[in-house]
Amino acid sequence: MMTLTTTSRSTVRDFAESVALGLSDTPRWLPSRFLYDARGSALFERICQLPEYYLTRTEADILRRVAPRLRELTGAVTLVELGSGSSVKTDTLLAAYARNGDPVRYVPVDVSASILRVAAERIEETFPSVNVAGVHGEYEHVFPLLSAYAPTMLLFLGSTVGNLNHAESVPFWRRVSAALPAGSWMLLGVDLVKDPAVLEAAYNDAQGVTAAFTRNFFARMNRELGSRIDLDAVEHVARWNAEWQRIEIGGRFRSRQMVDVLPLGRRFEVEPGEQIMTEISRKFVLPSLRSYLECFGLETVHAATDDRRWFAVLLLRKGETDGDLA
Ligand code: AVI
Repeated sequence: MMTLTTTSRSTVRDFAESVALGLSDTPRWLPSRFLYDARGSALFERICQLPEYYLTRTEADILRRVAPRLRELTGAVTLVELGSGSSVKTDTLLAAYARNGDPVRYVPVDVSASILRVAAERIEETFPSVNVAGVHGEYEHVFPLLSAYAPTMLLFLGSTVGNLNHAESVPFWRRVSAALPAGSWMLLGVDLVKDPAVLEAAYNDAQGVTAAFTRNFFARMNRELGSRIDLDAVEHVARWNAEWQRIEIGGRFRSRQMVDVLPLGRRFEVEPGEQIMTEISRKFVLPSLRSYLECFGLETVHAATDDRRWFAVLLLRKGETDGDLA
């Protein structure tokens, strides 16, 4: 039976304040963590199945291939997964760590309590020797718990790290580094720089699921903040920015809108043609990523990629020090 710890502080006020901050900036942006309400999470699960969205499938193939080797390298560990979602991608790892009925503790961390419950039920049925201790909340809430779970392997899969911009990335890695005891492990899944046509197709799928995912941000603003945005006026845009090595995703407005943020009593005017960024998805080059992670005391012990070198899974080990930047 799963235990569930709730640390979530996500409130309408938090949403309203974050939206108002982004709409007050130039150029305007919206905080991507609010993409994942119940509807957004369901749409993201559909994105992962799309033919154009190679990330999930490619990472799963790599994990299937390397899971037994990872088990050998790390020995028995508590698996703590940031942004676990449905946890389907974790099955191959759980199978390797719970082989021969070895007891394993799995700590999925997610902002959706319902998705955690469904995932726990499925895992406990599939892997009887796995004990699931879910944490409902944002990533940072699990960091203080990591030393209590030692020895640990922190899982951050699906290239979710690519959704952090350069400013968010440094405090994130500092916190990870400070929270991981020396000798702990981390498994990081990252999408790699490749042909822009492949990248842009992954975020502009033919069925329009990614467009619905973007539009849901504005629909959520209407539902929760009384924003009264004309959703038909929002066009999904996803483009490769070669200089910043990232896909930039957002909504472009076909007509002028007065956007209300009722909980704060604020109103913002959006011009026709204006684009509001909802998300970035950074893509990585392995040598520079390895060097960046070393600055936080994280050494790459093993790097596995697919035949096309589209995606990579890195096994990192926390050294004796937190690194120069931590
Ligand atoms: C969750 N994250 C890794 C996805 C990505 O590819 O950046 C989010 C996403 N947004 C649109 N499609 C997928």
